[in-house]
Amino acid sequence: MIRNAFKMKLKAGFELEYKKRHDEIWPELASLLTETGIQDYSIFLDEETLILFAVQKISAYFDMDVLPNHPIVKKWWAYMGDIMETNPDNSPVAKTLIEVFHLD
Ligand code: RM4
Repeated sequence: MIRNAFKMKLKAGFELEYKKRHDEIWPELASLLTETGIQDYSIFLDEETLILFAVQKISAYFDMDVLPNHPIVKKWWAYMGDIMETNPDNSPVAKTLIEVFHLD
């Protein structure tokens, strides 16, 4: 397992909506994430900056190309695109973060 962290950005005024949509995450999306090797996935919101901090464990066999090309993920990104900063293909603007400390 590899720890992976990245940040995304929420649009102002959508804090509750973002939480609600994830409370009601599509079961098929949750299953897909698990099946492709993502575990222990959390997203935290910094209310001051609207930065979304995501941290997850990914399997050593995780294939980075599967999720962005999967129809369920593309549909989710299109659904989420109105409340997040996105790229032209609807994917959230995501920046990888560097781990500088870890304690098990
Ligand atoms: C986020 C964003 C991420 C996705 C999670 C489940 O809002 O769309 O890409 O992994 O939802």
